[in-house]
Amino acid sequence: MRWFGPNDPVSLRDIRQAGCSGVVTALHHIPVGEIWSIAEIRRRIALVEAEGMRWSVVESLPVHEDIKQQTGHYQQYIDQYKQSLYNLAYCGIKTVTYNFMPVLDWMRTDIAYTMPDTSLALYFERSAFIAFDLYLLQRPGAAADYTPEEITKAELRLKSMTDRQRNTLYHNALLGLPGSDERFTKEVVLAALEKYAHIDAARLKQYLFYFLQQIIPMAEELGMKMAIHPDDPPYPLLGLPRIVCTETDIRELLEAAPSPANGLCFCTGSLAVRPDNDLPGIVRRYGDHIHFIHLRNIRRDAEGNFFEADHLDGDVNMYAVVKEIIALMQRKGISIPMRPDHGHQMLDDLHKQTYPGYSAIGRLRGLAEIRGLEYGLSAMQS
Ligand code: DNO
Repeated sequence: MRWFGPNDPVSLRDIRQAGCSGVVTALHHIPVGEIWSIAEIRRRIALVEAEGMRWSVVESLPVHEDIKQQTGHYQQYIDQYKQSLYNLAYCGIKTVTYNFMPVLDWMRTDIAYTMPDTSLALYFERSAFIAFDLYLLQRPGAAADYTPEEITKAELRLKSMTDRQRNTLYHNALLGLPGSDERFTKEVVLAALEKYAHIDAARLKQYLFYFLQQIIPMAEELGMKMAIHPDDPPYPLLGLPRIVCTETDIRELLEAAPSPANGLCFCTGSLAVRPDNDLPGIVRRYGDHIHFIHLRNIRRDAEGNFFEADHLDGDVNMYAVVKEIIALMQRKGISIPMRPDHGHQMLDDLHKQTYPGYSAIGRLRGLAEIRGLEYGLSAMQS
């Protein structure tokens, strides 16, 4: 399971009791771009090992915005990134997740969407998102990205909200900004978006490929596995290009720096938001480059809304996906690290404040269900 570090309300002991042997974590207190020192890495390893587990995967070693925009001190940040990788490998941690999403990481409009069983889920509602973009953020030129029907719907959606609901929407939409404990003013966000005005998808890909060509040879030499996280959701947002959305994107980024070290964090919940992504097929075709796995389900509708569903109940055919993963691991004779991604806020956790999607009990439910599925399938396949 993922652990956000000593400030995480979910403790390492909770994670151990969930039946985990490995932990996914990151040094969130180190500002993006700065080197992760051996001393800091060792401190974190010691915390995890004191609870009888291993730090098996880094999620994330974030990529500085200068690298994504290929501007400013990008070369220096790449060198610092390599130094962090070197230090991690030196300490024995060799699987590293990262993403190349400009400005924002994930995006949802509601982090407390009530499910029929009264647990709470994360939700992306397209009209609310468009209302945020057009009327709350007031991004210049945003209207050009939507159809007149979508704009009318968004206007109505906005009118249906109280001031409080509008505030919540604004806050939720910006939660995926790195360092989102801070309050982001409209001006700060618009200025960050503006920096991408001249960077389209083709150019951003060029910058990603350059970054990969710089880091992958060293990662390979160190026996590391780099795992890029797909964009969540997998399409352009707020005028920003997003370039890790489809199987073609995956193929291109793997071809840009061919190496066993160049790989993917196979996040089912992110990829499945696009019905044209064939998840079991991606495992079959790119399995050699799947270095880390996030198992999560979503339920989407024709309007472009989706909510995070129970792990075994949604548009991701978890049976087919896990079956392919087991076949892959058996074929290669390896065990790929995986974690249940997100979970509903439920039971006792309804009274607690946790990172959106990362309350303990809902994740434990997902983990237990997936573990059972994996156990049954492994027994059948071996
Ligand atoms: C959200 C996560 C992402 C992920 C990063 C990886 O819950 O899946 O924030 O950690 O995109 O770099």
